[in-house]
Amino acid sequence: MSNVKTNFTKRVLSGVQPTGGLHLGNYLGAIKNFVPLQEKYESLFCVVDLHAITTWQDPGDLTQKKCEVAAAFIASGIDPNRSIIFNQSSVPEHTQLSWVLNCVARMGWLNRMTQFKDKAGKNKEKVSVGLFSYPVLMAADILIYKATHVPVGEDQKQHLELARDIVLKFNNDFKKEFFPLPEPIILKKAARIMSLRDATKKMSKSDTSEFSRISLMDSNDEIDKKIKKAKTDALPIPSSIELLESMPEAKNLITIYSACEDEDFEISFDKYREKNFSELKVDLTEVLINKIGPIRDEMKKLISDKKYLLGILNNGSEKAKNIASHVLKEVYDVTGLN
Ligand code: AQP
Repeated sequence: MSNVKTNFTKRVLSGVQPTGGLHLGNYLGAIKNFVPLQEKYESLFCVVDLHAITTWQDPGDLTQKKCEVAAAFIASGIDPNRSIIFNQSSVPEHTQLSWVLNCVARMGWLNRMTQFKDKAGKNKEKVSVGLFSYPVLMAADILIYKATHVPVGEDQKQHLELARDIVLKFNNDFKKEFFPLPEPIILKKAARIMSLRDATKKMSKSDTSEFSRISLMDSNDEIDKKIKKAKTDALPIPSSIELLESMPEAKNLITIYSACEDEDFEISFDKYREKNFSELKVDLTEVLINKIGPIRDEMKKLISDKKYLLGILNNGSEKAKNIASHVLKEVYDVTGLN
């Protein structure tokens, strides 16, 4: 049952960090799934540069990386005339609301965030405070637009839960129904794409091995080489999905195939059960080239026109600010800050 009250506009917000080198996981797990949402919701897609700087980013590269994310959005089918594509730090209301929410969120809630534990690892004392409080800024990203729906992959579920806890406490502390309780849009087809070198780890920009991921900018030859080198087992693909569970590499390759083909995992598995990996790899390479090739070509075209992309981001940021400034004023009224 939906918790979203009808008096809130049905609005979606999601973001991607400009940390460079967008990959197949970012596309299949997130960006591709944003596209159909434009039909049903007022949609805001954000280049979350403030999240990116929770880990070191070279200042000289940041603008280029933001353009790359904007280009990936547009090349994948997000229409800038229909959705708001914008840059997070250009709308300072995100950080202004974030402070208020920092005062609502509890330390114990943040201490439970597993992504912080994963990202900080043994370095807990040396990572930035921003990395720790990142989920509060994410809550502000959503709530500054009173977004009602948030598309989330596996790894962001816990952060959305935190945003919901913040809403419940804020609404309870100040005024009932001030913020909508944001609903997750669980992306069924949004596969979690794993590393091509070790399918127990997710495909990630920060993996040191280029062969662990397919970059959205990879040439057809690079895609071919990476799939050829992708780790597999000595045994052929098994006869049942149950047996596949103990073969993460095989499962990952079939997951990628099915997500690219937009078909159910079971149907893709059926095509390759008991076949050799070489057969799957040949088909997967073709499917990937068909899927990623046109996006890469469009991204390259867009990236060569930086002025156009910055224009889209500036224009989107103004539209976003129109909503955000209004909500921030209401928050200041409600909390007595005004
Ligand atoms: N491997 C993945 N499979 C499915 N979805 C993924 N996403 C990221 N990796 C995978 C989704 O992509 C969206 C944007 O991610 P992000 O760039 O904001 O941050 P991230 O999740 O930290 O991405 P990376 O690639 O793993 O970067 P690093 O290595 O810098 O940490 C998110 O919706 C995410 O779920």
